[in-house]
Amino acid sequence: MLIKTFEGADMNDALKKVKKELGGDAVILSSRKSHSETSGGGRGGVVVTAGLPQIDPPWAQHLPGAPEEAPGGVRLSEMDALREMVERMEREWGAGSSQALRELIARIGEISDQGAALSGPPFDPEEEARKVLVEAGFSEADRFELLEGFRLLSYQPVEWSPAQVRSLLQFLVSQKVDVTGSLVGQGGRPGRPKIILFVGPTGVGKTTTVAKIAAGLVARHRRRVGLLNLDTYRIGAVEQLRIYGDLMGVPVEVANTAARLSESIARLSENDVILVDSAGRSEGGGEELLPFLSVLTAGQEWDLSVVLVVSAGQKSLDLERTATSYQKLRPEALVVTKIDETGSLGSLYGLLAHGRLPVAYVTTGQKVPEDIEVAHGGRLAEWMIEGWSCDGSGVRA
Ligand SMILES: Nc1nc2c(ncn2[C@@H]2O[C@H](COP(=O)(O)OP(=O)(O)OP(=O)(O)O)[C@@H](O)[C@H]2O)c(=O)[nH]1
Ligand SMILES: [Mg+2]
Repeated sequence: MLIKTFEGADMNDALKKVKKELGGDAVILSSRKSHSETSGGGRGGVVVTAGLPQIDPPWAQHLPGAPEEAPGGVRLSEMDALREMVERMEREWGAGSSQALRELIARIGEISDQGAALSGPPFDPEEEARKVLVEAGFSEADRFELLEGFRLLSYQPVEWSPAQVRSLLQFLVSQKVDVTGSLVGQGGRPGRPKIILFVGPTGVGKTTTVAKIAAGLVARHRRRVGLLNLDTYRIGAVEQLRIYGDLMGVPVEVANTAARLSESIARLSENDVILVDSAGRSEGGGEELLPFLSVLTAGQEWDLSVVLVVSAGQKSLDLERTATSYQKLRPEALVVTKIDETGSLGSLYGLLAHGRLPVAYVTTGQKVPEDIEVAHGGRLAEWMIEGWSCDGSGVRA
């Protein structure tokens, strides 16, 4: 603030001078009767002190050191200068002559305090991390675990930004997520086909996932694929896989019983890969598949993998329950479907970090064959913290 005093023959004269020199934005800080000759003191001359906000007085620039910014944006050096001026005015012109200026200083102090209140407490990275994890749907136990790691790594006397907090959380999550890479890119050959059995709760997207992987194998990897359906439970389920098979021009077999399974596989054995779809049941956790599994594991000539399909929309406790109940089928890997359907993927963390099953594929929509990609730990961690976004840069299955 630029502050100047003006003397005039009377109030009007002094105000004209203020306006002429400082313009219309000038603020009158104080006025008093003049004792000097020049202003015509004897005839009731006045002295007006006026200020122009937002202009630094020339002397402020010569104060030692760079001016510090107070929370409300008022320069501390300027405040000091104002106080000094009040004291000088009172010394020269008597106590009370600078009442308006004193009030102004008090007001500036208030504004500074309000500014400090508005800008809130200093940024706390751990608090920010906690907020991010809650919003992303991480369970309380998972938050506790991750915040412990966060605390260890974030203990540095540096300023943290919200973006850095999120990056560190992504890093911590990615350290716990294990992936397999493509299950079908290389394995399997005619005579010793790679067999992948897809199991999991009803409606999670098993049949759709089988179709997506089959389409990728046929169209992009130029591999020979056979489809097999163990889905004898739901009417229409066999039809669903047949339609996909016909569209892709790949053979589809149906095995209603474990006894028929060997024959079905024999008919498909000239393929590189056999993808086996199964029926989801609301209860039992895959119990009904055990007889089929014993046939599949008995065949030494087959290279078998069991994959558990889960939906990202399930709550963390339900995901862990599903994994526990399907343990009897000894799955080797996970497919996580419907990533696109939930805004809080943090619920996956418990299963991915502690379920001891690596993730093979993730599916991100209903479109066959495009909405599937080979799981990537870093991308999964990013989605769990930031939410899923359709950027199309993943590796297609
Ligand atoms: N949004 C979204 N929908 C999906 C995804 N995968 C599958 N779906 C949809 O989920 C529904 C069920 O898919 P299915 O493939 O029939 O599920 P399933 O596990 O075979 O079901 P059952 O055979 O009854 O156990 C269908 O409407 C699919 O289009 C996905 O990644 N995202
Ligand atoms: Mg199905």
